[in-house]
Amino acid sequence: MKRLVVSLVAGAIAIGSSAQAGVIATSLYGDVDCFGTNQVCNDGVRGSGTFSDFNDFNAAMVADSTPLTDRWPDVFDSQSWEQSISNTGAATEASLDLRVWAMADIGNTYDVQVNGVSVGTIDTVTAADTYLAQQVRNLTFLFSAALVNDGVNTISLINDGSGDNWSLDFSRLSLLGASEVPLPAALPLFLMGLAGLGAARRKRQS
Ligand SMILES: [Ca+2]
Ligand SMILES: [Ca+2]
Ligand SMILES: [Ca+2]
Repeated sequence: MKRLVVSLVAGAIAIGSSAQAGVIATSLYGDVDCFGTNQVCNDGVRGSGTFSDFNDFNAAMVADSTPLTDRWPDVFDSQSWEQSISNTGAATEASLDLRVWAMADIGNTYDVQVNGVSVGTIDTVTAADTYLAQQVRNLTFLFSAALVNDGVNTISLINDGSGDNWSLDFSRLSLLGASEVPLPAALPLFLMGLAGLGAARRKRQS
């Protein structure tokens, strides 16, 4: 009986811990409101309103408090910024989410770096993506949590060309939880415990 309870508790704890797996810590740079002030973030399209002219976008660029974000054309070519996060060593994986506009649209690409280490590439947009419309891109890069400092981290986007203006809505650095006991592994343990408990009850009643 004691063993059954132990296995039941272990299963429950395992399920609990796997449910908590996910984002352990996060650091946001920018304000996730597309570009400008309180824009609606339609997928693949710049924020609300008509965007028929370069100046429309320019007019929406009310300076936000975060340097480099929501501005045009303050941001161009290679850029770096700092993001602080607490990395206690519990995470195994990290992610960097970026929402950019009008980036890599001149046949160029960017190397995405965390503390000087490359974690991915931003490819040039296709010819079908015109300069004026469909160039808002939501990008995610996954890499080892070991690359993330406990404290200040430098995020860099390194242009392999020149003359490319672009804008950044936000950059989110996240530390992702280790899934020590994935749900599929925890569930049988929990069910075994439940079944055992049921059997023990039946035994007692007979
Ligand atoms: Ca804003
Ligand atoms: Ca551009
Ligand atoms: Ca924004």
